[in-house]
Amino acid sequence: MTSLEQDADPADRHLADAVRALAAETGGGPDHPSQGPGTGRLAARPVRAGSALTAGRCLELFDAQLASRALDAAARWLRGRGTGYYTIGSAGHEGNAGLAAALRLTDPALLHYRSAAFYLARSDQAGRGEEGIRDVLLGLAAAAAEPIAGGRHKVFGHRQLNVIPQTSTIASHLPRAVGLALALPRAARLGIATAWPADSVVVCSLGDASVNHSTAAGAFNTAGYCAYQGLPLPLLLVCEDNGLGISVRTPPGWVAASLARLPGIRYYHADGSDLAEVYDTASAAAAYVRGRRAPAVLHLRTVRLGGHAGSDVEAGYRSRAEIAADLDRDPLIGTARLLITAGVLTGQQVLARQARSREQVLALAARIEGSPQLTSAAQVMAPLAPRHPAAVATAVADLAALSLASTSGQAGPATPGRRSRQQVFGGRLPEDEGPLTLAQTINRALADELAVQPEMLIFGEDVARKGGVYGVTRGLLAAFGAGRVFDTLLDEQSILGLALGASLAGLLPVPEIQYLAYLHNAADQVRGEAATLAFFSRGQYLNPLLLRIAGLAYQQGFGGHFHNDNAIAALRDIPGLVIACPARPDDAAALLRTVLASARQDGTVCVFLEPIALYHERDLHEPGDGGWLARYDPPSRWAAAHIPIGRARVHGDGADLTIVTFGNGLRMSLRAAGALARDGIGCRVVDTRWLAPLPVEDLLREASVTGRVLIADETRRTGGVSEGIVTALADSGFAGQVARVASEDSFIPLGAAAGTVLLAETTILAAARDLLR
Ligand SMILES: Cc1ncc(C[n+]2csc(CCOP(=O)(O)OP(=O)(O)O)c2C)c(N)n1
Repeated sequence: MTSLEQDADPADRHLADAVRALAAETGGGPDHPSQGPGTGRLAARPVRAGSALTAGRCLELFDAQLASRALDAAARWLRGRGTGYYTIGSAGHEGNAGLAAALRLTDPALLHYRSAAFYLARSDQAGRGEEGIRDVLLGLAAAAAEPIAGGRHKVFGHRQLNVIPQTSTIASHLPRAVGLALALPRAARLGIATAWPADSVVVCSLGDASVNHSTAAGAFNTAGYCAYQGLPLPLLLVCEDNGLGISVRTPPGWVAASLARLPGIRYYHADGSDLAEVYDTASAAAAYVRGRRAPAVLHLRTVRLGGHAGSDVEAGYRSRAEIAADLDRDPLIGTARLLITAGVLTGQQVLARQARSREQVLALAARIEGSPQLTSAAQVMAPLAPRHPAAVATAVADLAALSLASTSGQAGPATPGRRSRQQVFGGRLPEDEGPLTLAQTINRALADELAVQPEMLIFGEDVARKGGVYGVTRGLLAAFGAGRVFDTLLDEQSILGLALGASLAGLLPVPEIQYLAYLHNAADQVRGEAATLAFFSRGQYLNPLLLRIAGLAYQQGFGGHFHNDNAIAALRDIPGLVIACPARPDDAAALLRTVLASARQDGTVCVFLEPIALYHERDLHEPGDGGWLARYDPPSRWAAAHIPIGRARVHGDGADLTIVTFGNGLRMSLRAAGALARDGIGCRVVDTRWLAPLPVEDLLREASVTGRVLIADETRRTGGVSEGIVTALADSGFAGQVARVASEDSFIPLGAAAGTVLLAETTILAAARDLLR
């Protein structure tokens, strides 16, 4: 198999020819004797005058490059036998071994999918021998034993190597990289321990076509925006520019033109085929980033040898001349030239080394071939949503104890960064304020959490100085300072990316999306990044966070589609995501404590969907009745008031009808239930409180009491929450009557016309009467 593979690969033939020609040029045939590698003084000398890359290091990196190339062959071999599932290779990009060498093992890396040589070089740095090769092979074979994703995807990742696995969505990892680079110095300043040294450089690579993606453009902009203001941001972005995005050419010069003059970001350029140049330039860039704690971009001119992936025939869209020109710039030839010219290896030794590497890799491939894969849904899903409800309840109780101690003033804050409640609330504790609105309650609960969790951050558009569009974060900046409560630039992808990086760094981010409608242009950061990290790393990397989103409809006076969005289907189908929807102030604080504790304990990605129209609501049945206000629980009650994930609340105990609802629907349903009660009809109104996971057990119990269920759903009829509730009841074997009323499948218009498409209280009432008829 070895020789067959070798014969089949044009890059290999070209390499052999080039090496022979090189050897002849340098005065000896391919078998010209040399001093041999690693021999004392030669190994310590620069491989080329003026370079800091020593001959010995160059040889080690050459081995990583050769093994990377052999891994591409192994991928094709496994694929051909039906035992491998991934053939996007690294051929032509092996210069990134020099990048790895220029960085520290402890520098967190978020890598492009052509980074096998980087990965192997870093694995060598960790002294892992051929383990790195084995990792990649196991990934190709979707083997359960693969060390990061465990057979869930072929990614480059390893906890010990500080390589954080990335999905295949190009550029989607950049916002997180920016976030991580911003978070590491911030965590150090806040005295929060992270998994990485405070002087780390975050390295993040991407392809040239990916530079054009709006996610990348946003991340470059955010990095520059932070650096422009002098915020420390040790980020090295690396564009591996092979001139192609699958079949589409990147216009010559475009990458340099677009990256060379980014405000706040220093530009470096190197020929990716010249390992010494890559090493020297990457070393300079890393030194700049580390020393100045400022971002830089390293533009590596590379080539892509072969098609985009195994199935892609590049001859269909590239000329022979183009392909041949790229073969001449093979980085393996470049490194062979360095080594032969420096007298480290002969031509024959180069070829022998290549053959040995290929034999080693293919022999390993044969050994791992057929390794067991994941065989059950339970195995696949194990990292998705590990839940430890008892530990979450304990965490809430522990926090309550801390807060209680800080309230009484008897025990001072136990940890630096903790604040006394008296100080935070200016002497007037929220439990002494009298009845509060939903917005006030969330505000006080956020303050209480910030006071005892020094690692918690709050950020988003307008959250700090203004205190949020609706005042929910008012006063938090003054109480906790700009290190922990800050305004961001206006880019939802970046806000979420900051959260992803911060949580990876060990902070507990609570980002805000100003309106639900604006989640949608950034949803991939939740769906493709936040929610998948644990999945693609078997829980070895987590990004616990709480995303607060102001949303849903019924805003008076300030409406229209974008401020009145009731579409949450895009969140509800994300595996593992927890969505809480606080409707009443007397639930909101406990719900908030639960999601934050779950994020901390289990690494859960949580969403807090806050109904804007209820933020400042005070009344329930009659103007002035204060039925939508509630007193704030003191810490002594928090443990008893704990709300586990997926537990509903039942209002009333009527035996005629069960109304299932949430959010604004709760207030409308309670009012409808009041009207029905006046007619002698007894209702129980179930507030699901959780939109994911749904409180199925509670739903079924409450449905069974009356045998009649009306679902009052303010989201759309299609894809809305009620679809899930009906299905949950049917799946659970509920045999009674079920009806639902929901909002129309429409966008929401401005002004009074909004009422024509939104679920109305009168509709709930009429449907209830119909059901009881
Ligand atoms: C957001 C997104 N759109 C499309 C794709 C499909 N796709 C995978 S790789 C690729 C080309 C990327 O080219 P480039 O960034 O230059 O990297 P290269 O493969 O050349 O190294 C495309 C379009 C994707 N993975 N993600």
